[in-house]
Amino acid sequence: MNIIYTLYWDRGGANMATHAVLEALGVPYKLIEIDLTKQMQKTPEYLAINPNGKVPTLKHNEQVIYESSAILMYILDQHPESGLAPSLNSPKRGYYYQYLIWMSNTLQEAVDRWAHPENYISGDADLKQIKDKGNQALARCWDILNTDLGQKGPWLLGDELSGADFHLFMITYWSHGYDSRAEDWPNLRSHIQAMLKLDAIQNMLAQEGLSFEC
Ligand SMILES: N[C@@H](CCC(=O)N[C@@H](CS)C(=O)NCC(=O)O)C(=O)O
Repeated sequence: MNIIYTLYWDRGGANMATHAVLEALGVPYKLIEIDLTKQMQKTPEYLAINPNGKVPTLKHNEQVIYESSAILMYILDQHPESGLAPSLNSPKRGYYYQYLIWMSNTLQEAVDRWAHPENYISGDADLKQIKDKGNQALARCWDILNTDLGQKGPWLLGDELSGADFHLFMITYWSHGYDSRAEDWPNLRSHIQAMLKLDAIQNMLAQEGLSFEC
């Protein structure tokens, strides 16, 4: 089979959603590991394709794309038959954009403040304050998602599974080790449990050497 996509990844990194979507699509793809513990993201070769020095990065034909939610939307637009992205004229398309962009710049930003307060201030003195504020912001995000899933569920777009659910699963997985764990909100817990039933999620977890029970 001809490889269509190449995904640069690290175990449990922001590549998880894309990786699971590639599994769901069943398209030929190749994984190239960028081991963050070995600082492989900072090599000149990798920086040449992703100047941010972060994973994931996707190669498709001659095109190179970074930023996890953009990669996910891009791939799903190549495969409209999958039904994992609402069509352009569907009213759900707006919510699909809303959740993916909001998860990238609000939910992931709260995660970053909690998990990496050192990115926001020099020295150790005020790290705890940044972490606490990140934690509060994260809890507010979980409240919003828990309410939305309660009103619409079982998926973010109601009865339609979409790429946005894969992205959400990735962040809920990360939060397992946080003070604000998604799984402690009942509708988010149901969402995680439903995602864990998908072969694509199980395949991705196995290939990345991860496990998650909830
Ligand atoms: N907003 C980016 C965030 C990517 C990101 O933060 N990736 C982390 C792993 S989860 C990374 O590569 N960190 C390495 C570093 O910062 O040196 C995305 O969603 O693609």
